[in-house]
Amino acid sequence: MTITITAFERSPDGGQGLARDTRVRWALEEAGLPYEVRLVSFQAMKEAAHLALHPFGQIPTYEEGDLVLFETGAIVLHIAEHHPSLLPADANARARAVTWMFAALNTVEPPILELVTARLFEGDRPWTAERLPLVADRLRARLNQLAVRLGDGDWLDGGFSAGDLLMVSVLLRLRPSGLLNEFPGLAAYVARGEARPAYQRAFAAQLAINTAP
Ligand SMILES: N[C@@H](CCC(=O)N[C@@H](CS)C(=O)NCC(=O)O)C(=O)O
Repeated sequence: MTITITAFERSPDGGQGLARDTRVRWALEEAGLPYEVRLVSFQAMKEAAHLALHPFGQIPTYEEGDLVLFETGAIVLHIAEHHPSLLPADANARARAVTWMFAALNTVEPPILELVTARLFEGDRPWTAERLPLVADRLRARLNQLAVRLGDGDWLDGGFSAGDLLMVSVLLRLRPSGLLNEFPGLAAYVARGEARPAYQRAFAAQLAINTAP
């Protein structure tokens, strides 16, 4: 059955892989599933045809036969549940990997997005100089907890899983801020994720779209 995802016609990051279609592409590549991409403009994302797929008018979406999904967590979980490479077979290990998926999206991504918002979207506000250090320090505290848990491990819980895929994906959003470099263990973890052939293919595919003439 054909799988079709949506992605930005032109990503605001110019192809750095920070748009969330990259994590879905990565999961599909890890699972060895071919997929098609429908590119959407910012305007088209807010129109009825796309809103029927995604109530919040965002990318990515995922279509597979009659199934339409939005939210990258749900999409990656769906892919992982049907293909062995992304979730362990042991029931408890599987539950822990899913826990890390939620942790990535619910506990680690929000303070990262707060920093991105403070730097990029509120950077010119008079109160930003005062607020930014508070936001950065809250994030540092969270990253420190994650770094402690990761320790010397390659991945968060045994072998690479969908939990790592989402955690690396959300941590990548930190790179433009330079904050990731304050945590060498996490920077190495992200680099391990990026080195995976499946990630490389996903990254190259989105880059090709964003650098096409
Ligand atoms: N929680 C959603 C977030 C989706 C999201 O924020 N998508 C961004 C692109 S990475 C988007 O479409 N932004 C444009 C907009 O919100 O208008 C998910 O994980 O899928």
